[in-house]
Amino acid sequence: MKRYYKSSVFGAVAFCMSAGSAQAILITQETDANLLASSILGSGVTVSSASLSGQSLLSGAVSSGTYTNASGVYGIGDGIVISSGNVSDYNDGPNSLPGNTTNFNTSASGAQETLLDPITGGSLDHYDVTQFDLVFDVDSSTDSIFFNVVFGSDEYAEFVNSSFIDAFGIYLNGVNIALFDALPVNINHPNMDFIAGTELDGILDPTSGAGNPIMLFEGAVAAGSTGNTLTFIIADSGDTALDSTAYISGFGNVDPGGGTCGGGTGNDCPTGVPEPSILALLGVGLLTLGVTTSLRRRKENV
Ligand SMILES: [Ca+2]
Ligand SMILES: [Ca+2]
Ligand SMILES: [Ca+2]
Repeated sequence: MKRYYKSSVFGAVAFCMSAGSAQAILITQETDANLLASSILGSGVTVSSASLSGQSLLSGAVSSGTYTNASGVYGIGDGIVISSGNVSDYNDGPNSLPGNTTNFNTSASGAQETLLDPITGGSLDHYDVTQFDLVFDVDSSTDSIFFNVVFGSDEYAEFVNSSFIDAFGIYLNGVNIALFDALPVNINHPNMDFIAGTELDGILDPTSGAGNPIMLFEGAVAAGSTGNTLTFIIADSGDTALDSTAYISGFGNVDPGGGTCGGGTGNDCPTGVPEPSILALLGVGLLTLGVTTSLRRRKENV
């Protein structure tokens, strides 16, 4: 219903992205909520129930899965992946399409609109939603939980400031803790940038061009509490095209490492402060920066 791309943009993106890729992120489609939960469960946390509201097609497309990341594309550890498209499109490798799309052709429920509206500005309809809900208890020594997240989208950069503001959120006991610099995770975030590694065109880079796309989110919980609720949600906005995907690693009382604090409700992760471990990834970041610069030049010449 929309989305026209000039062939020269396609060629530029495909060429530049393929140059820096290596096989490492390997995704397995998964729709069993308990298996998804066990794939991110860390210390101090016990999951009492899990449910998934995702998408699938007879053609084989599925919007949720687990992944391993043997050689560290994006620097993020093993975990789960959710998408407004087919997760099998987001193994590492070349970025071969500027508008990668799976149309599940489903609309958000009213409850999902309520979760997504604050992330996308409040005026958009949402489609192809994947929502993963958990209820969990924490032990007496746990007063914070942590997540590493990489978010990306093929809406970027063409549809920034459009009506197609795809989005991701993590609601902990009803509060979205997935914020970076106090802004929700969507394709309009000023830290969106080009980072090679997968089919995703744009990635939210909390290091502002240094190339480490891992956001660390922290949420406060009462020590020893039971019945905490957690919701991961991702969606297309405005229509079902040009998908967005989030990789999530860690879900425990210990910082998984390697991320940049996005903020949240805990005490240990002040907003926007890079961790020392980011220095170890500086070499990767510099390599990525070169690709980014090249991409921008090519796009400006279109
Ligand atoms: Ca793409
Ligand atoms: Ca979209
Ligand atoms: Ca879609």
